[in-house]
Amino acid sequence: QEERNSEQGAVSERSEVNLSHSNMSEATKPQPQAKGEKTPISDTSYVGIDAILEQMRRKAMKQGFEFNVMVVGQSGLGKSTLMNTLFKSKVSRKSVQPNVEERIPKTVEIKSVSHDVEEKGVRMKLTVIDTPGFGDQINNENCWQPIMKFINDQYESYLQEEININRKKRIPDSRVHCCIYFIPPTGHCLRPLDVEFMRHLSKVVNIVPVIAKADTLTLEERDSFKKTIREELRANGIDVYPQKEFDEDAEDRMINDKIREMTPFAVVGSDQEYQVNGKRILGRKTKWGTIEVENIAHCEFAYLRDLLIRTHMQNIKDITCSIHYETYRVRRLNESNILFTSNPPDHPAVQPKANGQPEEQPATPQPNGVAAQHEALSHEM
Ligand SMILES: Nc1nc2c(ncn2[C@@H]2O[C@H](COP(=O)(O)OP(=O)(O)O)[C@@H](O)[C@H]2O)c(=O)[nH]1
Ligand SMILES: [Mg+2]
Repeated sequence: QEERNSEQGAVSERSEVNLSHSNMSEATKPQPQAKGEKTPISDTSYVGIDAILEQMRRKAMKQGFEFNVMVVGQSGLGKSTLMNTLFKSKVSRKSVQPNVEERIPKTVEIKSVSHDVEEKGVRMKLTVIDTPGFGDQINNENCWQPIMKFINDQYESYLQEEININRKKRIPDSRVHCCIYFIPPTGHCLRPLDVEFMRHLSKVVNIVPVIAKADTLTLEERDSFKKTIREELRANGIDVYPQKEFDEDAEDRMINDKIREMTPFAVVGSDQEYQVNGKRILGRKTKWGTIEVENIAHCEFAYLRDLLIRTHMQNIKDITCSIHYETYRVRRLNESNILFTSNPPDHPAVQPKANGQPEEQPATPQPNGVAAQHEALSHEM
């Protein structure tokens, strides 16, 4: 009987459904045959590959999405407000009233707040990483370092999870996907602090610079400030998101060139809703009118939102993973390989045996072994 089944399989070999037939003959279960009969084998060339999209969508819906945004800039530039504006819901927690001693922060203290946001059944875990007090001190030299360390620490913990022998099916992703850098609306030029920060950090994370509180600039001031900033970024070799070298094709380049021409976005934030012409809008009410933050005639907040959420979120995550994290990973694993090669060629672990010490077989470094790499990495930390 089995032989006859496999013969049948051979007859209908041209059809894709054949695959399941031959599986069935192996299983020697007659029931699935009925399933096979349901699908017409010969009357159509339609295979149904496009259904993979639906499968992916359902999987993604089940898993949900993670997006980690970091905001950096001096206090009072509107970081928390902008995050609230961005996700409409109150995303960043209102900071607790600081007492007198806490008001002047001594160090850069980094806080993460996660929120589960849901829209049309799509769940997203959004984490906002706030860096209160950045650049608030008198001497701001090297104040980018704690932020760099934080970002690298997230890569490190991801790497540690990844090289575990028994690794998790889904590694929790705390890597910073995007860093929004708030430039104060001075209308002059970038400060050395801004240049230093972006110069160092653009190598490890996607930076999206914005001009904060853009409502304090006139249109001319805004345009010339934007232009100055673009020139300064170029002069200092600072590559902000979307980086030209990561454009994938001509279409990408065209879309991203437009964004690059507009960088940095001059944004206004607000978490207050007002009624304007019968519509509820997020805005800032002043004596002379109301600024609608989502109105592109008023400010460039909508462009920032579209970039981060509607058009480039997946790309931002991809670049984090395939460029920034990859660079970190390669460097770390190379470092640990150097550790091995700098060991004496005859394995030192063999020698203790003569001293009567127990053989430490599992700890013996194996130059390309995963376990060995893990050892070296965790020792180094
Ligand atoms: N004019 C103006 N004020 C803003 C803007 N965004 C926030 N603010 C105000 O600036 C102050 C500080 O904002 P906050 O979000 O707490 O700043 P953070 O310290 O950077 O988080 C608050 O009074 C906000 O209402 C803006 O775009 N324009
Ligand atoms: Mg804040």
